[in-house]
Parts: sequence; C-alpha cells; structure tokens
Amino acid sequence: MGWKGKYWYQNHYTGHAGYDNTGVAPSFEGRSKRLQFYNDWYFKRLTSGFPWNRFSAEWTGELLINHPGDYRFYTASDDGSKLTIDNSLVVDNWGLHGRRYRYGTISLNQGWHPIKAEFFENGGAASMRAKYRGPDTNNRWRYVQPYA
Ligand SMILES: [Ca+2]
Repeated sequence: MGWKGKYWYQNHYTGHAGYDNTGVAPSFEGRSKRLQFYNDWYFKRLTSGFPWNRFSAEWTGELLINHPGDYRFYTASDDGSKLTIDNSLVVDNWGLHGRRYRYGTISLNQGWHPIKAEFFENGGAASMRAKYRGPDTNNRWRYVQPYA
C-alpha cells in the first residue's frame, strides 16, 4: 500500500508555473504510505541530502473504491499541488503560496482508479498532504492510501 514517489531536486527558483520535469530523471524515488508531509522535516527525512527548497515531486498509485459515489478530495500544500484521478484534474492547488487548502469532488465507480499527485516547493516552508472522504471513509477525512 502507498504511493510511488518521484522527486526532482531543482537548481533554480521558479514562479507560479512550477518546474517542468518532462524527460528528466528523478533525483530520488521512494514509496510513502500517505502524503503526510507537515513541514520541511517530513521531506528531509525521506533520504539524506534531500533539499530544503527548490524541489518537485510526483506520486502515483491505484485507488481502490469499494462503495461508489461522490468523493471529496483536498490537498493542503506549500507551495503548489494538483491531484488527478482517472486523468481528470480534481484538485487544482497550483502556484506559489503558503499552506493552502483546495478541494474538488468526483464521482467514482467501484474498482481501481489511477491517481496522481504533483507538487513543487520553491522556497521557505514546504508541506503537502492529501485527504479524501466519501462512502468508503464513512464520510470522514482520511489520508488517501492507494496501492503502487
Ligand atoms: Ca514554500
């Protein structure tokens, strides 16, 4: 269970557009059970040498839905993040900002759904969390825990 994570260490600061990782090999790869990065230290402890600033990440997995229905998702991130499910953008929290919550709702059928989270950190504090609620969680907020 968990997310398959890819991380890119960047060598320059960026603007609202974030970083483009197209065709660039990740600097580090590792799995995380949850996207539960409350602050810089949660990223730093992924591996030695992980940067304080100027990095980006992409996490992927397959989310199993047992009870179909409307599911609400959020990311809380500093700086930008996005959450994509079944190739649909569900949460758009992109851009440069301090910790900010953005929400989105999607109707999901029973079965497996590809899920992807993207993130970038420019400077200052860094954080990233992703939760959801719906029929499978008794409508309580839970960390998204896909399989990867
Ligand atoms: Ca920041």
